[in-house]
Amino acid sequence: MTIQSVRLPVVASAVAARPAKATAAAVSGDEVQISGAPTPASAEQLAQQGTAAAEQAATHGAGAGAAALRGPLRMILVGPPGSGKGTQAKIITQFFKATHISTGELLRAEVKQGTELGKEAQTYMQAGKLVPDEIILKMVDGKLAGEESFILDGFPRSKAQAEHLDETLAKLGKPLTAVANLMVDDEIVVKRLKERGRQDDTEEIIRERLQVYHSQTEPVTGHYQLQSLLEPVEAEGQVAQVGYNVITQLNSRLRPQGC
Ligand code: B4P
Repeated sequence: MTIQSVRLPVVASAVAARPAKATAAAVSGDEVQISGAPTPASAEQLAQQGTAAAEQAATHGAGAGAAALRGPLRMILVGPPGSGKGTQAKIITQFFKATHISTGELLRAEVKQGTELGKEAQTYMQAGKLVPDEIILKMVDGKLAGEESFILDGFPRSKAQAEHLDETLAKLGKPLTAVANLMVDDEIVVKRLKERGRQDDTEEIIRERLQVYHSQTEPVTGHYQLQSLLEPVEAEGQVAQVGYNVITQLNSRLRPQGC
């Protein structure tokens, strides 16, 4: 059995290898030993440790240095409604010191403030449809210029949005690091969202959102697959397990080769 031993800063100690290859992980000080695929318990423990370390780093400022060592993270979280994009973005944001940009949250803020944009968007959101591209692009444009490191949550959701983002990032000279595709079965999504109970979380609207996801957003994953940016992530487990899955896959893209 091959044991891979990796020395990482404390903040990065939970993210040493791709989960597909790991069967056990043991942490001692700043060293992590991994072999085969992680047991759920050890992976969860590591993810919790990672989140705790990120919180500590956020409080004491250590995370900024660790993030600088790994280079800026610029990523997209894609996945069906309720796959945990918002939930995971909060974990990853702390871990990598990146800015969280959620089009869903931006839209809900516009609705709450009663702006023209919000009034127009609300009709689509309540029907489980995608808000038209021109509204989304107007809202997102300009948000990326000042950000070195960011997590896009729920954007892009259509091929047109993805192509627009490609052009914007090329102009800014800010290439993407990765696109994490959170994979969850439709029935699990329905159960999770019904329990959440947001205004657009009735079973009828959830099923419409799923249908829209499969027809309009899923093709976006192919767009990024062609650019070798796509990282499929098993997202049906507990929040900490999924966090571990995402962070390990991102970390392997951010570490310099041979580390
Ligand atoms: P979003 O705000 O993006 O919402 P979402 O897809 O429903 O949720 P998300 O995947 O973030 O799930 P979450 O972590 O909250 O979009 C809302 C609407 O805005 C869209 O329908 C659309 O109309 C519009 N819109 C947004 N962006 C757009 C765009 N770019 N273009 C066009 N229209 C756009 O998790 C959901 C629930 O599951 C939570 O209760 C959470 O606690 C739970 N959960 C998460 N992970 C879990 C886990 N591992 N195990 C158990 N429960 C979990």
